Amino acid sequence: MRATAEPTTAIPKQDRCADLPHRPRVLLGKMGLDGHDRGVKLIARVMRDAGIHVVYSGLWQTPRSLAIGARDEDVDCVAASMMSNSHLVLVPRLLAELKAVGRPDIAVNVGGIIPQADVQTLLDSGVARVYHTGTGMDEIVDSVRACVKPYAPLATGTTAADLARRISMAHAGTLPAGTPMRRPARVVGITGSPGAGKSTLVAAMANEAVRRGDRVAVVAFDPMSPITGGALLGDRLRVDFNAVDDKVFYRSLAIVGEDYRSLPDVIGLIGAAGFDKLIIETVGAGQNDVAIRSHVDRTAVVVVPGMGDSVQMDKAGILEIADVFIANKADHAGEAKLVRELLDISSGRRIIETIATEGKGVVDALDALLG
Ligand code: B12
Repeated sequence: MRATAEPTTAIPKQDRCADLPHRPRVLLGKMGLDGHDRGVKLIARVMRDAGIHVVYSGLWQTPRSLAIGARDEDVDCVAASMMSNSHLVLVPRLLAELKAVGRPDIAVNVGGIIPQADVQTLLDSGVARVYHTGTGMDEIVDSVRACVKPYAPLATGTTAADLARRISMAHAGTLPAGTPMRRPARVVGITGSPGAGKSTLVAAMANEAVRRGDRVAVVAFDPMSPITGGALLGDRLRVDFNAVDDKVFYRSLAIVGEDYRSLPDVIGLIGAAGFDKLIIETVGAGQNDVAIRSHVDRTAVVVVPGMGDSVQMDKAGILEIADVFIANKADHAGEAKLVRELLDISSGRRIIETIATEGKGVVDALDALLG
């Protein structure tokens, strides 16, 4: 029997950015009441598999929340994917907000359902380029590549913008010697296996800190492909920036494995920018995600019911490094068993039960770690 060729939707994986001055960073944004998330996910994968670091901020963003994201993530461009027919209202507002947060230089590319008659209006308002439903994969990648300029200190006078650029330079290994550093009063690490709810917990803690009148910084690490150099940085979408505005400085960084080599500088820069509370979320690779311990004052290990039998608990590794255990998803079956097993190995270390999605136990977690 003759084999028939299978149609393929696979995106070719190739580092198409190794020649650029730095790894490109793009913020994928969907503003307004637009629920078409299929296209934006495709764009995210195309970009990631070409070696781009893609920050995805989720649906229903406002121009302000996107501008804050673009500034704090120090992206080379914003890719605004618009399907709700609100581009003529929201895109000029996004450009105005980028100016207001001190980054009018960040390029804005717009795509999606844009009638031809509106293209010139968008370009006249300051949009870099407008794309359409026929845009091919190479063009999507090139739309980001074209925006990459070598990093130089910003000195905009806007603390967050300058901090964000210094972090980029530290992570790229090009931070000028003698840049001021100061360690924040409290630096905590949140680790645990993927799916344990670390990002949701961090978002809930940051939200609670803001409710108390604090400002807090978050650094969230995500995995970077060792093959293409690309990464999908999706943790910030758990934070509702429409609510916390810029009282949370949130920065996503991609690393291969546990390569935290830039972290001491990143911590020092965040402290020097005036933040006293810093939460660091690890990649969360599993049993061996332990390197974070040497960088932070306290480590919380997030565990969930059903993570394995009690033998897992006795293994050396991640559970050993916990100063505090957070038993998240406390509404799931097996919670009582999990807490019992944690008690067996805790040696007096605190166990906090949380349901991060509902904010339950988050006050306790915040008090124990940052209070
Ligand atoms: C699939 C679809 C849906 C699905 C969405 C599934 C999902 N989870 O995404 C469902 C059925 C749920 C849906 C619902 C609706 N839809 Co609809 N939908 C579509 C449809 C058929 C395809 C969209 C799609 O996924 N395309 C494939 C992706 C890959 O393409 P893309 O996102 O356009 O991205 C490409 C390019 O545009 C470009 N690109 C996009 N952004 C950017 C950004 C940059 C920087 C770059 C470089 C490139 C780029 O790159 C991609 C590759 O080429 C379109 C019609 C069409 N043919 O476009 C209508 C369409 C978008 N929908 C429409 C409407 C009106 C709706 C509803 C309001 C219908 C209703 N009355 O309920 C709802 C709203 C839902 C909501 N919550 O917002 C209208 C929008 C009209 C407008 N804006 O003028 C369209 C155009 C249909 C039409 N002709 O009327 N929809």
